[in-house]
Amino acid sequence: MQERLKELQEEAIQKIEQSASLKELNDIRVAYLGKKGPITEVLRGMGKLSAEERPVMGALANEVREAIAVKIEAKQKGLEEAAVLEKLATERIDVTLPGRPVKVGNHHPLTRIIEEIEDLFIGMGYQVAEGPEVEQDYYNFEALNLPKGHPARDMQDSFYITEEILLRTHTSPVQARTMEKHEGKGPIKIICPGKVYRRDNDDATHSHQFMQIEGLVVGENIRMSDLKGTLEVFAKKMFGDDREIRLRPSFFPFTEPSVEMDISCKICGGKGCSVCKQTGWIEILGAGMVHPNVLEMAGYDSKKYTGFAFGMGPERIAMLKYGVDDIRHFYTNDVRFLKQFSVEE
Ligand code: 2U9
Repeated sequence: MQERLKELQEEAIQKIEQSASLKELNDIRVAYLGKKGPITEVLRGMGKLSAEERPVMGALANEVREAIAVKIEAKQKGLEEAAVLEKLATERIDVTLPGRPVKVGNHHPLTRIIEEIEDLFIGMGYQVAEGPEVEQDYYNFEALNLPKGHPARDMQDSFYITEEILLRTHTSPVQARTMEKHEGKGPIKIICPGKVYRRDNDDATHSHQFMQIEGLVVGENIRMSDLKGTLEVFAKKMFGDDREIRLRPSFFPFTEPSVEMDISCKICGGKGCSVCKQTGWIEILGAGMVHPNVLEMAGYDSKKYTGFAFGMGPERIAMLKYGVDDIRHFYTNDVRFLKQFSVEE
């Protein structure tokens, strides 16, 4: 019996040494140390032994069992370590490989134009003012010398929410609100960018929603020559020092006198081409001296205070500057269009 136990020990240790996987090792454990294993069987046969032999055999059987268990544990550790090392070798990550490129966006062309215009006027001492897009009829029309029933209201077909509330048709209500806040005192120098809405059928040059930037200066001794000088600086900074400006008489209900400003055509240098419709000039904006009624309605003494105002459409400026042929490109957000305006900043 002693020999059988020694044999079993040697046999098991040999198999443990040869085992190449954790599964194989576990099978050996079950085979030798399990309830149905040969050692258990040997122990079961101990009943036939004499009282002197029994403890000796018991101790030996436990020794053998312990020796096999220790060997299995050591082998298991070795196999587990080898598995980890193999995993580390096969699943190695090369941290020096370049990462996936991150897609970088850029400012929308209209945002760029608006910010360029804002910066230009901020440089001349203006502040940026903003206001609500859902506006009261009073600020959108009435305070701007456009009382109910005024025929000029028809030029700005509107989206009404109620009789008294509408989507603003221009950013002028922001100037009206700013003037009201100043309670009849000057000076005011503001630039008002924002989205506006008009009931219009969309085509290459019209959109039911578009952007505007308007400016307003109110103070003492503000004259038409101040307006002209300001617009000339703006035109040259925006379109190039070689641009000439021209003012033509026009009409707006909120300004008197009113003008429209053209810049000389860059394409033909003023000779006439298809871009300037053979005139040599391109219309850029509208402007004028603030109508005394508008000043009075906002609480200003129009004998003491005067002012000038101007308004332009960033879409039109961007179309001219970048040669865009359809206003709808600005709103459909096709990345092939937008990507053309990417700049390294
Ligand atoms: C107040 C007083 C006066 C703003 C002005 C224009 C002329 C003008 C349009 C041109 C094309 C905007 O983009 S557009 O639709 N604007 O021509 N806007 S004077 O005059 C004001 C505004 C507010 C209190």
